[in-house]
Amino acid sequence: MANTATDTQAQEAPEAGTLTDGFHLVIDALKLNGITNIYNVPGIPITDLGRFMQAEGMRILSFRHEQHAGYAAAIAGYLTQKPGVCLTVSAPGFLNGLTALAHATTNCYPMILISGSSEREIVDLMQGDYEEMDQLAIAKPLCKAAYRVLHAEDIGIAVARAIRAAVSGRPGGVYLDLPAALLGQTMDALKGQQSLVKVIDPAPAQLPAPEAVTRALDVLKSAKKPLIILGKGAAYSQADDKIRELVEKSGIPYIAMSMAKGLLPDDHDLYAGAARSLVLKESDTVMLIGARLNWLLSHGKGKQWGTEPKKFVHIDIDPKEMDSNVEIAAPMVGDIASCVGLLLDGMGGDWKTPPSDWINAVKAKRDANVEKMAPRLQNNNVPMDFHGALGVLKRIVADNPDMVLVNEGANTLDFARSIIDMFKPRKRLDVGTWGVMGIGMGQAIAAAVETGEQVLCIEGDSAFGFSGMEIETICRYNLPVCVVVFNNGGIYRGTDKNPTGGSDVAPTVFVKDARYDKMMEAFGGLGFYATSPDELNQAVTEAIKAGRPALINAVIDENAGTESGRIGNLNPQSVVAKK
Ligand code: ADP
Ligand code: TPW
Ligand code: MG
Repeated sequence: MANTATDTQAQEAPEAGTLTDGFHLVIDALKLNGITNIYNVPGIPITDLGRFMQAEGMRILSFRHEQHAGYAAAIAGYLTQKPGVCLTVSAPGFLNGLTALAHATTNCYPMILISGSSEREIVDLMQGDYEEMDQLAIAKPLCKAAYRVLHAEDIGIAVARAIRAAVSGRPGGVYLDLPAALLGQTMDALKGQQSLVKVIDPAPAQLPAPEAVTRALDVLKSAKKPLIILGKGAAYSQADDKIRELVEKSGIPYIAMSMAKGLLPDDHDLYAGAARSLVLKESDTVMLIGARLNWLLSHGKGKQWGTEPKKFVHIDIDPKEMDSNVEIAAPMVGDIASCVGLLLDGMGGDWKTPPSDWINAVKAKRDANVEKMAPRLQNNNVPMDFHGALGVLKRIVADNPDMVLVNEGANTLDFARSIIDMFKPRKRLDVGTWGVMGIGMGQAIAAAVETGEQVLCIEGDSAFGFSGMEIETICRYNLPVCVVVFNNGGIYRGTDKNPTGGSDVAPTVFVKDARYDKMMEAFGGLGFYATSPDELNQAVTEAIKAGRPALINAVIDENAGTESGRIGNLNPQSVVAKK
């Protein structure tokens, strides 16, 4: 966590006899630790906390729903390595934010959910206070750590603990419970200032033992058909140069999990993304760097991994991740920057790159697949299919490599992930480990706020609906966010029928010809309606040039999608139902 000059500036000592209060101690504790952006929804008891934060020079962004403020905070943590902070009211606001806190924990993003709460005496006797809920107990199983502060003089240490818990080791979500009474408590201002704690080295380096490094190098040396898999932990670690050096020096082909795309540019000579099936099946040694062997990698076994026996090298900061699904031949437990640095040192000057028949086979497969796909991406069909629309967006992303891409949906997600190349680290933000719908506008807002870059959101029409109201937030803060809604009239497709012939439409179907572009216009943003790839190209180009809130309703063939995109196989099958 980098400290800027302003974070570390000593505050002036308060005059003797002056008072401070809980509100201001929370603000001072956050600012002292370099946290200046807050994602929030106001209300009792934290409305004034937000006002005071703004008055004290923090950037406080108010959302329309806490879940999106929470998703914004979570991805802010991922982008900056500082915990993103979401601020909510008690019970219902807290619960709305809790989904995002659990999501942050699941995805290993550092985040702090700060919620106001009602009076402990009443909550604990269950006497029915305003928005009564035992929030601390409810948060605990869903995050890395949960703390409650009862005394103003403990605010400094509580904020410090929350920050360290969020960013150290495996990053994740932390809950901080601030009862209403705490915020109004007063104390001597000088004592208050002295009670604040600046977190020193919040995410300390964690080095693997020398034997672990040697073991990993021995496994890699004996490989005939090695593969590297980069995950979003590698992207998070910001060890970009070292990771690139490791790939290039080792000469090992690599694939990137969704959000690790662009960590090295997707047009890199060793990128095997378009030969994914081949490298998973045929590799004999796999080095995982900040990627878990969870469902997204078929748990490291089964059909997708073929019959070739594999040895795994696994770099992760969490020791419990080793042997989670299959045996790990060379566990390297430590932070990625340190682990990769030690591997590079150990490789020395005479490292032998993998046999050329393996490299050539991978590149031949990749190039053939890329060539096969190319003409489909050039089509100008009306109605648009996913390939025609994404061909346009692929070219726009290539021309604007600093732009941040946010992506959710089913077909919209899966096609965009494989079609759109990324060229820089941490530019692709998507549904993460859960495949959750609803991250769209929250992540877009945080990406714009934290990076200052143009944001492009590629959203399924269903996916967009989960956070669509936040386009008002995007307009209110005049953020450079261009939302493209892939409007195929439903979840996966717009063509399902009600088998009874009744007047209700099928459960996956939405209003026909919906005009999402008009929603954006309602709040003063730019709305576009695109029915062909050419029109889509024009609209996105214009929106990006304007650098203002924009929404393009991209009409996609309602037949074009498939059930659950690429993961239809995960749906259970009924043996009795008629389809
Ligand atoms: P993906 O979904 O891209 O495969 P995952 O979220 O499954 O990635 O895995 C990310 C992994 O990275 C987690 O197991 C987490 O513990 C690990 N991780 C996060 N930050 C670091 C770091 N700085 N050093 C080492 N491991 C890290
Ligand atoms: C919080 C289940 C997975 S994908 C999806 C849903 C509802 C929407 C797919 O339709 P969309 O994309 O976005 O229009 P497309 O291109 O295929 O038509 N609730 C949550 N998360 C998930 N994942 C779901 C429901 C789901
Ligand atoms: Mg859809």
